[in-house]
Amino acid sequence: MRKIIIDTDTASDDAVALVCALRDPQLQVVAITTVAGNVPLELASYNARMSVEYAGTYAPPIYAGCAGPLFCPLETADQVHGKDGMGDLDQTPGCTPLRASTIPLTPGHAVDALIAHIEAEKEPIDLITLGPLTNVATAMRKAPEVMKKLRHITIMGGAHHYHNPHTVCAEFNIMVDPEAADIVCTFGVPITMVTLEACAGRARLGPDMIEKLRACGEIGDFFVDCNRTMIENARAAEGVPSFDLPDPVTVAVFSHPEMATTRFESHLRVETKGDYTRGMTLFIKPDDFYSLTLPEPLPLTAEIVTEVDPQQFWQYLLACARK
Ligand SMILES: [Ca+2]
Repeated sequence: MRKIIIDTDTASDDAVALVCALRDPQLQVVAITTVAGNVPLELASYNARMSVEYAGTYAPPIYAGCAGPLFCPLETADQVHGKDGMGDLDQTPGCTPLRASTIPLTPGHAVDALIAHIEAEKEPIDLITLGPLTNVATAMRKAPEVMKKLRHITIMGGAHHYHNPHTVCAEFNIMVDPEAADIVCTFGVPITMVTLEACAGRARLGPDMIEKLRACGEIGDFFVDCNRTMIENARAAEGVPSFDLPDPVTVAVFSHPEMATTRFESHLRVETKGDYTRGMTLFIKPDDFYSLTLPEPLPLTAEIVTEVDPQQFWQYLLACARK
């Protein structure tokens, strides 16, 4: 059993990821911290509470954190997840609204909770981040010695060769708060970055998988229903329903590292200044020409995952929906 804290800007794919983590017998979620990103903070916190309730296993404490990035205005992702982050089911004719959550938030700020939980653990624990890195960077600035006790950080974020609809080259979680991301990436705790191209493309779920998830019952229905906006976007664009699950892929890779079929070690930085490149993740490998020209080698602080085995991910997701 591996102890983890999950930091999340809970919208539809985060919701699936939380349910998977809470139903994965190899993981023990000791706390959930929420951050603004896909949706404003209040909605992210509400959606996290709802997801814990749907998981139907145990209820770790849930703490609300930072309501916006360190130095720039918040940008959300309504167009991908719906205005409420969970498919706007109560606003859509013919859809059954999701059950309201009765699980309360735990008092206290997520940044203080991160520090307190990490400090209280006897052994170093893991952190999985599924949203912008505002909470984590703030905790690192506030209590660096405690945050250095983290064993490892697994980040859903970044992109190797990917063009975001909003920017030329940044992935959403990093783009929302690039300064926070660069603080985390240079802090010194080892990182696994599960990039967007690992989570999209071949790992995308098509119509037959949507049907098989629904056949699993309430959890499978939840996985599909809360992703309604993304599924309908795909139906409108391509004629068939499909959706990506970046955050669940990241939890799955943490739980089953062998699922990552393409990975490499890298020095990792985030561009914070460029007009066209703000939020871009820079993966600098030892054999890059740039590295070879430096007097000292750059530290290899991160492992970058660019591909997962889609079948293994699908089996993991199905097992979490069925159990
Ligand atoms: Ca997320």
